[in-house]
Amino acid sequence: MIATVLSAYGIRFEDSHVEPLASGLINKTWKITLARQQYILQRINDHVFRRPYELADNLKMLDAYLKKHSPGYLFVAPITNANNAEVCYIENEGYYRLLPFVEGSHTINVVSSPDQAYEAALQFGKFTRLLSGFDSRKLHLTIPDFHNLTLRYQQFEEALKMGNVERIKQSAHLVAKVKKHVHILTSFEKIRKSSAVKQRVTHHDTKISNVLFDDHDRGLCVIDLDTVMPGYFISDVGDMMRTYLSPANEEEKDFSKIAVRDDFFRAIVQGYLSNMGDELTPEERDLILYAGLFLIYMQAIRFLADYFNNDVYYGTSYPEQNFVRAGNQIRLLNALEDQREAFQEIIAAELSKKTYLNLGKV
Ligand code: GN1
Ligand code: MG
Repeated sequence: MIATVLSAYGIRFEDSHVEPLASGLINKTWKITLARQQYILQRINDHVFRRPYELADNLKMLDAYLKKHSPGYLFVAPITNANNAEVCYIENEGYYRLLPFVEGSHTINVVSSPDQAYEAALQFGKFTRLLSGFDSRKLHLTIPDFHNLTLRYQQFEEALKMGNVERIKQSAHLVAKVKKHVHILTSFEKIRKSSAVKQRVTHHDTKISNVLFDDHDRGLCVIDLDTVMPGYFISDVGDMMRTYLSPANEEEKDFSKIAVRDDFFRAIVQGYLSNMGDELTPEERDLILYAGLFLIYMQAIRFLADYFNNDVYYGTSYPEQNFVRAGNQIRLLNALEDQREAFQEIIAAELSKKTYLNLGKV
């Protein structure tokens, strides 16, 4: 299969070393090494991304805008194949694309220092800031309602009614916790009605492996742009909190290892504000801590609903995996809530010490 895809790009499979890269739960990725060049090959999951050509279209629009307004910015765009297309469709197989591998770059899978969290937050903030003049409504909605908590909650309630009865019974304690936190949904509904919380070009998947780092561990750019859509900044800041704050990730079964680290929290806030401080409205600045609660809550709901639906969405390698992930995320939510006051102080300190706090401008 890979041979057929590569040939569409004029690459001989016999000349390539193909190495699978373990990364996300959704797309499949390989690194292709030739004598002089390296590429990233991806198979697009078209159950999740229903219209793969729209992914390519979004990237083209963003690339053109950035080339014009921020020519120095490193934007990793898909390579066109022999048919001059960015997507390669192979009958009965699916959709593939090829990307250049950025020489001298590397990715990391686990955030091990606040510096890395800072660099990543800076890069995600920079991406949104550089695109602040781009009309985000032009982007195709590659996954409509992706971070719409209202809809996610409805899907959860639906799963609770229609899903696997045994699994629902087993999860009663988690369901109770989800319901107890419904105020997070209420706040989201207010946000949706507020014009002071803006729709921006939002990445929607800000885990650390979606940042390219250079040899000195400085951030270069962000990658994995399939979920770039109009959205709220809480999605990006929230997913950084969800994935950088705890030393244990969403797969951890021993929940006593889940904790939130204040130095990593500060680093996320500092890094993001370094680029977005001037962009955020006062109402948005008030939502920085909420971002974490929102995203963690939504992820808990998504994992739990998928568990009730017999794991139709997230890849699993053992039967209770989505149950573990949901419980893990609820625990993380509680850990963040426990630090609420201390973290609000960190946010206030960061907001007050920066020169970007130019209230005349917002
Ligand atoms: C999925 O495939 P990956 O790991 O980049 C999901 C995210 C979740 C994440 C949880 C398109 O992302 O929203 O946060 O799993 N992406 C999609 O691990 O659903
Ligand atoms: Mg992803």
